[in-house]
Amino acid sequence: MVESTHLSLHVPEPAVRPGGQPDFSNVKIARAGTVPRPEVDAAPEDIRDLAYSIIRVLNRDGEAVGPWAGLLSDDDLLSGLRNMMRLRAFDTRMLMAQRQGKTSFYMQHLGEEAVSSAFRKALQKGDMNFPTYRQAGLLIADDYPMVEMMNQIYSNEADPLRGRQLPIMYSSKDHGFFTISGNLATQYVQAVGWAMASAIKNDSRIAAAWIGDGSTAESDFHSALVFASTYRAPVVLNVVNNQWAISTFQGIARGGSGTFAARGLGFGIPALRVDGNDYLAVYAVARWAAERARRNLGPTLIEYVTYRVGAHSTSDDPSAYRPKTESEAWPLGDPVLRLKKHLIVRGAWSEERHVQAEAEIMDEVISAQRQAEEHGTLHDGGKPSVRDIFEGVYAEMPPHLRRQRQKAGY
Ligand SMILES: Cc1ncc(C[n+]2csc(CCOP(=O)(O)OP(=O)(O)O)c2C)c(N)n1
Ligand SMILES: [Mg+2]
Repeated sequence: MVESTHLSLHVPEPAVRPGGQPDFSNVKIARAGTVPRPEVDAAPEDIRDLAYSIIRVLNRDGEAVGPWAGLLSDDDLLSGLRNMMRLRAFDTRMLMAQRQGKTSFYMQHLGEEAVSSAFRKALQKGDMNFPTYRQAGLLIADDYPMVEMMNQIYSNEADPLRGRQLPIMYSSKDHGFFTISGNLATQYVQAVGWAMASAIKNDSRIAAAWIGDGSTAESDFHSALVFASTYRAPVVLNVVNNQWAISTFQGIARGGSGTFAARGLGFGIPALRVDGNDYLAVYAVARWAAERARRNLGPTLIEYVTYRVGAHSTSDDPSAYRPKTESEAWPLGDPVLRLKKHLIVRGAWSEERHVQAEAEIMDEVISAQRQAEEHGTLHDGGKPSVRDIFEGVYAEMPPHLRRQRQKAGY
């Protein structure tokens, strides 16, 4: 007879709560430059270790070291720095606009700017991202006009989406940015489906799927991995591990047991884990994965190890669930400051030029904001027409909707 015991469930708890001492001793960080760079056609079973380490290029002194370094010129890096700074300035102004009541809602990227900014650089025109709300850097790095983003945030008369989407849920086919779905993890199945369609048509375009650590708990994540690996779909599967899913720590999605990257290994998908706050490392890894997809070698899963410095959204207050100083203790630093330091070490940048660039970029954002506000904000000025609610869904509007539209007077 086996002795029986009172059963109970295990509910993981974060290591620290508000008021406690931040502790990231569980995040094991490889020294920059130490992780090997395999050929893109390496067999997944030969590179399993890459799912458990962290690929890093920038060392503490701001030098680019190791086999993943050396891919970007001074000009590339300067434009990368500029794009991250533009995203940060955009966030600052839009957070303020939300506080001023000009929009109902905003989500920022503080601390995670390198992920989307550097990834965009590894894609080509025609490729398609299926982003979450935390990848506006894909648009900014592709020079999508900020004024269009602001029009969308304000749901004003010039909103390209005509007020139909929650603020920040952008969409731009021309910029390879699929309409954001608020239902998390749907991006994964959509991206894999789009990539499969591209391959069925013998096209050359690839897709990129995006998801957060918390959302990997959704079944869509797992079904997408089945299809992507079975049919070797040309897709890059991105997991942005920023340690938090609103107030839920990554442990609730089983983070900390193995790695999120390692979830790919059970499907035979090559999986890489990268320092998400290192612009050079993110670009190098994204390019490796994009090349695999483009050469018809199939999917790659990438985990970006980063930290969400700001609140989840304007509806969230992180001091309720984590120590206020936790972001300062984050061991991978700040992506903007790290690239700035590297450019100074390269002799391509200086403190003075940085201060000047910050001012220029803020002017650029403020001028876009002025332009957008001429078209209205949440409670003031022009709005999309009520008629737009009825447009853009059906090729031919069904009679019941035509009747409703007429009833509404449009
Ligand atoms: C299917 C679904 N469940 C729940 C939500 C509510 N929700 C919005 S964001 C979020 C947290 C997501 O965290 P994570 O995946 O880690 O992404 P992050 O916000 O950290 O980038 C949740 C639970 C949702 N939008 N969709
Ligand atoms: Mg998260």
